[in-house]
Amino acid sequence: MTENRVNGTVSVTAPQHSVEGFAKEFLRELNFGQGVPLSRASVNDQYLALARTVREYLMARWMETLRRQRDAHAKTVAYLSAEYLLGRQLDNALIATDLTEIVEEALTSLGIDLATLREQEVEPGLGNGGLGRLAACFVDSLATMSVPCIGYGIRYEYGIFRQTFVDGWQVEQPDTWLSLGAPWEFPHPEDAVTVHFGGSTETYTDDDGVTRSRWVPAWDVLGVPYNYMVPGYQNGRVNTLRLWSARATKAFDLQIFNSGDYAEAVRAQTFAENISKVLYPEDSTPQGKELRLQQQYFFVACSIRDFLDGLPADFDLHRLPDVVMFQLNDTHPVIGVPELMRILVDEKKIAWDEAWAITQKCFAYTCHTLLPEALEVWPVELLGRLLPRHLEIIYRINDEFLAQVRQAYPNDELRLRRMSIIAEHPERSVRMAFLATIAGAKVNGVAALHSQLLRDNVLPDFSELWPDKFTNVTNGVTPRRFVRLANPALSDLITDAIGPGWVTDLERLREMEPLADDAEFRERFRAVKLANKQRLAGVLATRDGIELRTDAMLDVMVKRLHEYKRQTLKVLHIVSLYERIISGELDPASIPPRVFAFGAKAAPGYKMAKQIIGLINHVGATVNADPRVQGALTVVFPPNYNVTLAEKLIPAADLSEQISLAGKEASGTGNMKFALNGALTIGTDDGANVEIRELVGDDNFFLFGLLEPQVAEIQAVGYDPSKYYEENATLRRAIDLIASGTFSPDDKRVFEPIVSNLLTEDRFLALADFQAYLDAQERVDVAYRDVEGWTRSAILNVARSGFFSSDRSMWDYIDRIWHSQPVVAR
Ligand code: B1N
Repeated sequence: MTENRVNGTVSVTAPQHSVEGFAKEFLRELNFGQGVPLSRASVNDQYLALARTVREYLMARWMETLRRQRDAHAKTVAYLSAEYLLGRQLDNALIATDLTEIVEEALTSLGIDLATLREQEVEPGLGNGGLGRLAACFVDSLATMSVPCIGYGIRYEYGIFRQTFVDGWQVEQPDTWLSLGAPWEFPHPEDAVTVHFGGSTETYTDDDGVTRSRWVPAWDVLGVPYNYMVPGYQNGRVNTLRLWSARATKAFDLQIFNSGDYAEAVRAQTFAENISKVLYPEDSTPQGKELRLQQQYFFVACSIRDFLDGLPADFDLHRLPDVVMFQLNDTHPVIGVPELMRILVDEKKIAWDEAWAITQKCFAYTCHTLLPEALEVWPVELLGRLLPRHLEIIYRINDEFLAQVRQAYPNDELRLRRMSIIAEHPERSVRMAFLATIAGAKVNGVAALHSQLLRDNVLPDFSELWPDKFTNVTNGVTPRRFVRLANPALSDLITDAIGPGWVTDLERLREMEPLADDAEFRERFRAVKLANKQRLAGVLATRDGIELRTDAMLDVMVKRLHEYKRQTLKVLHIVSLYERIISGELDPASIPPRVFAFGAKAAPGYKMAKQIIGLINHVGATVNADPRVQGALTVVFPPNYNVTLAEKLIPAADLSEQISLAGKEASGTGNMKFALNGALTIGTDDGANVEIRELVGDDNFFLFGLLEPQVAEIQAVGYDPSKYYEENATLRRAIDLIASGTFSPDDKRVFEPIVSNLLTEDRFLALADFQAYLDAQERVDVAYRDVEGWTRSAILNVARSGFFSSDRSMWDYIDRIWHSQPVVAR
């Protein structure tokens, strides 16, 4: 890196974009950064040196972005998210800087293979699933669109656990993603923020004779910011992701060290650091754990303080809504609402009403769920103990809100109880979704159907009171990572056909539509799919010792393991095919050979989900080993599905399984990634599937199953799964085969809980949708045999899925919620 002085300011310029220039910088990093000569450098040394070299190319852009943003005084999106499921950084930095070819050549000239170094990177798994990955896609899009954004979150020392299988059962290992070095992060201990907890509140009379309340906290921790670069795609822009790490404060340990109790002081340090130690591995079903609330308040308090500290000293806080929108990624950061109120009222001495008017314009809330059990609530007792002043503020917000409701609906005591932020049963608790809805300028769901159900079923009283507050922004995925980076073969094919503009303007994929009718193009498209299967086969062979045949239909279901997503329905399909083959009813040679691929982590405490993982693996082992199947069915379940594996699996898929019970999956984003990579969807009318089907067309989508209103109807009259078992022989034989112990000869009763759950409860109506699912799968088989027809549909899926770019989602947020603007290069 070189420095030159321009007008008295130091500006950083990027190194040259040349093979020799890069090789030189790389060797310098290896020698002076890693401290090793090339001859003795380990793969990890080489990877770290490479990462640091690539990083240098982004640095000048980063500085420039910050300068431009400061000068423009533009409104910033502060995205508050407890999770960012980033995926590997090196590849993304390479495509963003357009350095891939230069680096490849430079390394080759030094006898190093880029692919080997890529494999060395451990992805930061700082999220559970869709919600965390969505946050990562959004910050990518905002950087690419040159919109000022800072992503705030937590730098978990241990991200999502590493999944292993022991005899087919999930066993969790800690995710030590930091242990080999973290070349993509920039710690700034000098910018640490103090966060307080506990204690009590007291009233006092201020200099003007006004009685006020204030917080007298009992303990505190430090939040140390770690900055990560979020490069825009080849646009010279780099936004910032700031993740907070907890440390003990000086005051905290000095006090104890001085008391002479060294061991106690060290223990205190560990206590503080615990706050950012580990990501809670629950997706959709948060447990009300004290440490989780500590995490939430910790990162939100750091983030709000950090943002306010960055404003000019004379900034008039009444103008705060002009410069920031705090976007709440689900309820996890909602404690930020009373925190901002506390700062404005208690610290800045702004009158309550004015402070509330400011706050209501500075927050917007995205809801990601429909499951009632997934809506976060905190016991009043816990919140009051950890954050007593915040609880007081919440009470006052609630009082004033309920007064408003009373005015709008006189004499409606039931409604007041329904809408109160404070729930009385089963224990007094704070309903965070209500707080977010009351405080937010806007509330959005994440797909059209979800936003409708959110209004009608989850927050009906609120949408009646404030119809204009509710809006929809359908999720999206970044085409940079999930097409350009994950599927270079398809990317080249597309670029050959329509030019490179699609990467940042995904609707342009439409220009490919006519090519669906071009036999030569279809041939090339199939060659891409085959090459991607071969690439996946290579990955699975070295990663897991799994043998993958590449001449079969690849049918993929990857997502978190949850009953509502219905992996069990998929298993019933496989077991049914297997049963029909071994009973002689179905000739295995008569169906197109299929590989069923699964990827799924279960929350460690979610017993049924872990059972289902065991079932999939046991069914797989039996089916794969049975010669009667003649290879017509194969089940593969590589452990530890993550972003890195997704990038290899999705481009190879023929069929995308999106089979949640209608009305349960808020959106899904995997569904979008598959369609964009030319897989056809078999799916229910749920989440964003609805919009995918509308766009790609009924002929190119296998729809099945109950619709959401039908589900509601069935449940209203009382659902009895055993009826389906008794009336459907195919279903009965499949379930009986599982119950017989065929898949678990060592312990024949081990899957009993799954069987009895299906027969007596089946909360997500797998049995009710079984026959429709089988019928749809037969339509899949027929369609797949028509090779040209299938390819045509696959191409149309790609061409018509441009809507699902997260760039489009971001324009929608800007248009409907943020009203912020891009900062264009000057
Ligand atoms: O958010 C995704 C959606 O595409 C999925 O449909 C939805 O299931 C997912 C608590 C969650 N909803 N709720 C969570 C995650 C972690 C946690 O602790 C809840 N994740 C979703 C993106 O919109």
